[in-house]
Amino acid sequence: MPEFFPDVPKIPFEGPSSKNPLAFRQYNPDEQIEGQRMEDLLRFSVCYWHTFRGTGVDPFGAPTLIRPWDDGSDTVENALKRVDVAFEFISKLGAPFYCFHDRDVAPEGATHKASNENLDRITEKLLEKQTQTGIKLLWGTANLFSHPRYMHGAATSCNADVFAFAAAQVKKAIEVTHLLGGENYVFWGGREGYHNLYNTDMQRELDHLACFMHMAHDHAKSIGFTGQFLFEPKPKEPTKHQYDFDAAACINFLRAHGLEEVVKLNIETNHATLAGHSMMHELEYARIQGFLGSIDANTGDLLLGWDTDQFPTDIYLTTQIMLVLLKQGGLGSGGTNFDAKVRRESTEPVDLFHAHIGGMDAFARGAKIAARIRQDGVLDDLVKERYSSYDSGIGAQIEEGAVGFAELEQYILDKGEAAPNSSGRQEYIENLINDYL
Ligand code: XLS
Ligand code: NI
Ligand code: NI
Repeated sequence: MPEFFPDVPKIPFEGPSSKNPLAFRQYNPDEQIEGQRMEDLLRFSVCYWHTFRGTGVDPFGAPTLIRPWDDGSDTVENALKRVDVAFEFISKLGAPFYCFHDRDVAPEGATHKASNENLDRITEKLLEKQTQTGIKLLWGTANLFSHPRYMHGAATSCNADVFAFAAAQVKKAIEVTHLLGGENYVFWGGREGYHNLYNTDMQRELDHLACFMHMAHDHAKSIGFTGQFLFEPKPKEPTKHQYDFDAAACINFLRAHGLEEVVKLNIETNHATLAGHSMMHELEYARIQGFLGSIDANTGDLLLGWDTDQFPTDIYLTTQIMLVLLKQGGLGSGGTNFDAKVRRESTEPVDLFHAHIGGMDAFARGAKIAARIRQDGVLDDLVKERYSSYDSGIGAQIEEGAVGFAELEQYILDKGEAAPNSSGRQEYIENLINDYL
């Protein structure tokens, strides 16, 4: 078997003092964080689309990435070879999971039947490689946005035949995910949204999307797939208004359509930023309502307004993420999927390693920092103190539902003025966090 990354060994953990760029300084799979092995807590996943299908092409220029194994064709032979590349890469990296869209791994054929046959051939090889290496499938999904048929959307297309095609495609993608032991199945909206309300029946499109998800769930049940369904928020791109705008919009949609028991969220950093939120906000908003299922780990660029899907290296970001994930005790069947690509100037295969090592180390470091912050209880104490007026007296009565507007009016009439506010200590808290970094 030829090696595709002959100069790269299995990436070892060498600790913070290592100067070896092909070693982990922070990510040590067996190290315990809050009673969990790092590997089990973080559940890293490599994404197939950016890592093995990315070419460096952008709206202004041609492909730049050097991928000696790839002949650039969309053939089954080339796709089979990429599977070898992918599993060598993921094994050497030491990530326990991967993710894919149906069309990342296998070429679309001239008919749905031909596409399914292509996918079956690749699936067979994926299964073989999973068994050989122990690498597992975090989630599968279907690409319902690249083919021209999806120009108006998939489940929300105005064209009923396109809805049917999308259903057929997702049916197959769930079956393949099930066969490969996938632990989740993701729905990212793709082109589920609109550019112009003059020609859009929003009510009908949203009803169709809900109906589509119910059908998907019915099918999953019928074949015994028990993996978690995940909905991935994104506010815009490719459409102007995506229906899955942010965690709040997604949760509202799921509840309104009776899907709250069967779908959680897969939250992506760059999408949070595009929605005008921090990742921490999105995670916490989902967590408190029981919808935090998995994350797409990447980052945007604050100076660029689109989904640049860069690898996360910012320790503040990973610390904030881990503060929320640790509060939840981890992600259950979810994971930390690097939905991230090397930039088009990072042309060599080895750059894929640098990118993933950096991302994994940034998360491991964030996890350790967050665990220390939690262990010292500094934020807990601050928050507890900040809301202490609700622990007794009128505050406790409000929380217990023991008083209404009339009683509260009487309370304020008797008291005259509210108790003075104490300082929010914003800068003090930011300094405190810096102490842990
Ligand atoms: C695109 C999305 C996509 C999903 C999977 O912006 O992040 O990659 O994660 O369809
Ligand atoms: Ni994503
Ligand atoms: Ni994205």
